[in-house]
Amino acid sequence: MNCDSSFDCKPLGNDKNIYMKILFRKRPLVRALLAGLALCWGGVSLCAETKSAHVAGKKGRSPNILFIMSDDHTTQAIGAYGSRLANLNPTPNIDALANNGMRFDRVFCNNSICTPSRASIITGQYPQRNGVLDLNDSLGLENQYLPMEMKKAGYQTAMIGKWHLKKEPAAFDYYSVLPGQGKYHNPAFRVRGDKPWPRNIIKKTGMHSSDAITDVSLDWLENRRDKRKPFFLMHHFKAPHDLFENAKRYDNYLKDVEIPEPENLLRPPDGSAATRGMGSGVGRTHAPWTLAKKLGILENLDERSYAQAGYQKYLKRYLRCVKGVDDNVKRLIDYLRETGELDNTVIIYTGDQGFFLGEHDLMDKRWIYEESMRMPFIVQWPNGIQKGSANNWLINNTDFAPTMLELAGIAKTPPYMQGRSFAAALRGEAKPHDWRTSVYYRYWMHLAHSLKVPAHFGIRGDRYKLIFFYGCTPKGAKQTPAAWEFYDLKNDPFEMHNLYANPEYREIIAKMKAELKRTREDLDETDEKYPKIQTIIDAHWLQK
Ligand SMILES: [Ca+2]
Repeated sequence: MNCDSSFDCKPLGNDKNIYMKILFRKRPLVRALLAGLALCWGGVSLCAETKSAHVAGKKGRSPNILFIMSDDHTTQAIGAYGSRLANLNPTPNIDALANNGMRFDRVFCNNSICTPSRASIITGQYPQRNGVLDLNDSLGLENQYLPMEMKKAGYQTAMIGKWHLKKEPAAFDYYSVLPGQGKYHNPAFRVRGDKPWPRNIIKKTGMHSSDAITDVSLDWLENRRDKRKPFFLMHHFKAPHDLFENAKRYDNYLKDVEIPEPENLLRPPDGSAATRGMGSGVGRTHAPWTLAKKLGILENLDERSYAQAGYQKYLKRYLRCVKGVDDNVKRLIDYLRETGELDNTVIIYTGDQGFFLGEHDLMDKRWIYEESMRMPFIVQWPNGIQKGSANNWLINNTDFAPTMLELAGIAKTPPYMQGRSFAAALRGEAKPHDWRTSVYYRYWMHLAHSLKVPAHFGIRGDRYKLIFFYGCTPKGAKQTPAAWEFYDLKNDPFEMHNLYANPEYREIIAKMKAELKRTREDLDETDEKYPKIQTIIDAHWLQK
């Protein structure tokens, strides 16, 4: 049994073998015998590696890195971030990572959808550099830089769970990944085998994906890696992606609880001509994705009741999936503790982007607005980070690879990466004077998937955010109104009031516009290859 929740629960996954091994490990005599056997088994190859820094003993050894990423788990649904949902205690185990380590408050993705965010994490590059602009793109072996560099640093590497970059994750020593989005129940995994990718499949019948992915990771940690080397494990949950299917044991979790509503549920922001009535809401109005209908809410309810019922069902399903993630995070932590690896393991918890949980009367992600653009990012490393600390540097997902590489001993970021290491933040050092003053964002998938989100780009600074909605596909099709939006995040944290036309902000808007232009040029994120978009930008650049 591995569940400390108050509702009914059953054993998570198929841990029996692993926990039997841990029991044996606790017996000194058995442990000594096993160690002796392992030494014999290691034989000549162990001798060959004795010069490596990584077998120089625990103090001199590079830390293990466990990178845990869920799919669409947003900061509002993590207790440590203190949102309206924190009192529900949705993530006690992830919160414990923050209490024992560092919580990052200003980490953002540069494109709030699965595939591009994951590509930026693996490459340390922005979408135009790595070629992954949207969900149709893929990332080949030649661009899988993070595992390649980790291997060079002497790490054993594994990618387990949702990959979503289409091509074989061949740069990893080991992989076991869901096909595409994967399935919540009875998931299949693509593995290395006799047949060419992607034809080697194993199935986890009778299991929920969060439990199955964790089983695979625990099996790799215990049985399939070279324990003489530090490990780099990317453990990627499918949950809590839509349509939010929890494991059966969570069916009654939050059943009789009323989930607090956001202040701006059913109250869309002022926005602009580009955004009013766009996106997909929780209720019936401006809801082309029909979330409430998909969740089975009765159509005969009045507008408010329909939206509120949709919201309650949406949040309960989402939070049940989150609970499954959180309980499985505990299994990973417990394993590391039991095996004595916890103190020397950097555990990172993140989501591939943010998500709207009814705020702005929106669901899903894609938008540059805070709830969608912001990523949770929590790091625990008992040997390296001060407990209970927090950070507010402006960081994005291109910085993750340079940071993890620095932790692995590669002090100089590979020149082809565009992100910058923030390992100094983990060490508790002051922010460098030349740290960026804004983060860049671009969403390309104009009006995709019935979600009615217009294409846009912008920058988010310490206090202000400037956005340009150009409103068309890369080829200039499906044009919707183009417009600017500008928000003062200090006075208006929920981005309800577009201040672009307010003359009081003219000076700061001009300054940010210059920074936006400069940033796009510095990152090779201009629209030279997209003349139709460039024409729209030119026509609106000086708009007041
Ligand atoms: Ca996602």
